[in-house]
Order: sequence, then C-alpha cells, then structure tokens
Amino acid sequence: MTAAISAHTEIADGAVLLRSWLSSVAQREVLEAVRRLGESEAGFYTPVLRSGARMRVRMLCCGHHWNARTYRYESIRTDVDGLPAQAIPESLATRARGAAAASGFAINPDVLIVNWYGAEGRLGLHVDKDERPETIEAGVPIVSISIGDSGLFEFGGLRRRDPVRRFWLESGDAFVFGGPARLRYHGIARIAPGTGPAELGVPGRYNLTFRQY
Ligand SMILES: O=C(O)CCC(=O)C(=O)O
Repeated sequence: MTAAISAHTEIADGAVLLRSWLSSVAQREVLEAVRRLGESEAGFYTPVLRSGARMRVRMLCCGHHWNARTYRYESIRTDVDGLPAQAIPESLATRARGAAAASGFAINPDVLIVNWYGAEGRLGLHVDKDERPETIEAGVPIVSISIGDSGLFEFGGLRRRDPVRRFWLESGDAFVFGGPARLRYHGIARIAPGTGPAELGVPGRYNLTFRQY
C-alpha cells in the first residue's frame, strides 16, 4: 500500500484543505463505518425543510439529530421517525480529531452529520450556526471528510453576498474551518458523478461533517 500524500492548503484564515488526508485503506474504513450506520434502523432519510422543500441530499445524524424543520439539535429524530440518533463511531471521531489537530484546531465531536449526494445532489450556501454559541464563539472548527464522487465546494465569506471560491472536494480530502472562518458561508454546487475511486464502489458522494455542539 502506498501512503496517501497529504497537501495542506490554507484556503482562508482558519480554513485548511487537507488534500488526500485519508489513504485508500482509511477511506474504505470510513466507508464501511458509514455503511453500517446507513444499514441501522435510524439510517438515511431525506430531510424536509420548514418551507416544505425536500433537501437534495440524504442525511443521517449521529450524536445529536439536526431537525431540518426547527434547525435545532435533539436526541431523537422528531421530524423523521422518532428514533434516537445513533452514537458517533469512535473510529470516525478519532479521524475528526486528527484532521482538526493537523489544521491547528481541537474538537471533541458530539455531532456527526453524514450527507449522501446522488448525481443530482447539491446543498445551497449556508452557515453552520445551530451549535452552542459558546463553541461557535470559541471557533471550534467544523471538520469535513469526503468519500466517493467529487463535489464542487463553494466557500464564501461571512456575508451571503461575499465572493465565493469554488474548488473540488475529492475522495479522501478533509476540509477544516474554524476560528475566523467558522461562520463562513459554504455549500455544494454540484457532484461529478463517476469520479470516485472505482475500488471503493461508493454510490455517489458521502460527506461527513463533525461538529461540537
Ligand atoms: O458536503 C459538503 O462538503 C458540505 C456539507 C455541509 O456544508 C454541511 O453539512 O453543512
């Protein structure tokens, strides 16, 4: 096995792209953990927003469930099926801590949101601001890990109208944004179907965001 080469790129103050952070073996381990979560009773669902719109991504939350209607975290999936959120697998939490440390941050993740994008998947520009004010003010980062097809990531500023930078998040990449970048707008413009590593056999793109509530 050849180790993955990890390039560390500062995209903005507090925002670090760890290109090829995960080796192909590590990507497979993450994928297996995600598959196990997805096969559990409290698996993937399509969130419906309070506007009634269905999100163009399937989702699964661990640790705490993010309610798409109230934008609040809760212990059971009241907007889905009333099931308790699954625990975050320790093997995944360890990866998040490692990516944060490599980017100059620390996180004790107690929320994991897995997004599963199909070919038409996307996620509009938004800010992750539903975590506790204390952790946001402390600049505790969001740690994002991507597996499967590439996703065109949009990374803007602190205001919606600020210019947006676009770059592809590829399988095995980690992206960490905290400190002054914690409340920047971001989203996924589109997916490039069929670009994921063939040997992984991922149906689309998984993105894992680890947060500290
Ligand atoms: O899929 C991605 O890379 C971004 C995910 C995201 O922004 C989110 O879950 O809030």
